Parts: sequence; C-alpha cells; structure tokens
Amino acid sequence: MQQTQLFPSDSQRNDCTKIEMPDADVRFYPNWMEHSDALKAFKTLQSELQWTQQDIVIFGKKHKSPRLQAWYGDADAVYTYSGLKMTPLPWHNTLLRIKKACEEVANITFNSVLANLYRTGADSMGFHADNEAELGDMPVIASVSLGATRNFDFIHNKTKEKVRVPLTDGSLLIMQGQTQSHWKHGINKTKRVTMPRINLTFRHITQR
Ligand SMILES: O=C(O)CCC(=O)C(=O)O
Ligand SMILES: [Mn+2]
Repeated sequence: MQQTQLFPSDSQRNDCTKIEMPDADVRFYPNWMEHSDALKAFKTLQSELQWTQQDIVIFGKKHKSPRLQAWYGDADAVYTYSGLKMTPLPWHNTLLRIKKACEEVANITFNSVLANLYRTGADSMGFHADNEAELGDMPVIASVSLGATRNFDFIHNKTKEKVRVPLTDGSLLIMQGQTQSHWKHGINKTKRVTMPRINLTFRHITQR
C-alpha cells in the first residue's frame, strides 16, 4: 500500500517562486522546512532565545518596540539597527543548523541573525530597508518564518508599487541584488492573527 506523504519531499523543499518585482531579486521557498521541523524549531527558539523588548525613539519620544528581538552571531558581527548598537549573543545550535541550510540555498555565508518574535497580530515591524553600511552594497538576506503566517509587504521607493508575500510557516524568503536600494518592507499589525510568529533574518555583517 502506498503511504501518504505528510512532509515535503526534496523537490517540494526546493520549490521556488521568483517574485515579480522591478529593481529587485526576491525568491520565495514556501515549503522549505518540514512542518514538524518548523514546529520543533519554533518551540525551542521561543523558549531558549534571550528575547528582549528594545526601546525605540520615534520623533524624539521613547516607545517599546512592537515585538521582541534577539541578535545572535559571530563575536565581531556588531550591528547598528534602527539606531541601536547590537552586540551578538553566541550562536544557539538551532540557529546554526538553520543558518547552514540557508547558506546552501543562498550560496554565501552568514555571520549573524536577527530573530524577531511577533507575540500576536498586534506586534509589527515598520517599513524599512535593510541598507545599513555594515551590510554592504547589495546584501543577501535570508528570512525564515516559523509559526503564524504574516503578510510581508513591499513598497517601491519611487513608483510606490506594492507587493505582498504571505510568509507561511517553514518558508524561506531570499532578498538580494538591488532589493534594499529600491524597496522598503514591513509587517503590518492585524486583528486576524492571534498566534505568535518567529522570523529569522540571516545577514552578513562586514566591519569597515
Ligand atoms: O518579520 C519579518 O518577516 C521581517 C523582519 C525584517 O524585516 C527584519 O528583521 O529586518
Ligand atoms: Mn528588514
């Protein structure tokens, strides 16, 4: 009797859609992780990473960041993000395992990861580009999503064209080429989502 296959085969894992966006190179792998693996990683990272809620300053006023974050990486991968200087925590095994798998797809090495925990749909990330000097000219960013699906919205700097990619559990999104120079991205709040989501953005930081 033929067995029903519950988890993605290798070919599903490699399923890739190049998102139609001018001045950008964005690739989406919806079935990149098996669901069981994604769930296990979610639980481990939710309980074992050192999540903190950063203070952010908007128009001179201090606010609590609308999500939890943690920065892991090689000791020298110091990064300034939204005006905050972040010194990485030493790698967690689960992050290292996922990092290795991302490196195989992206064909480059990463030395750090920004982990974001959106506790519910009330958590969000404002529109921004990952264009800090430490990332270099054409950064390659590998973004892994675990847990609740959240919409990832892009807006073109000049034309204001909008593109939406629902980032599903176990998916991988790779942004490269000119993407950060021409587009901003963000995660809007939504009343429709009550469950948490973890996002991991692997980056390569170079010190000048
Ligand atoms: O949660 C996401 O998918 C986006 C994360 C992001 O843009 C970032 O960490 O810079
Ligand atoms: Mn970003």
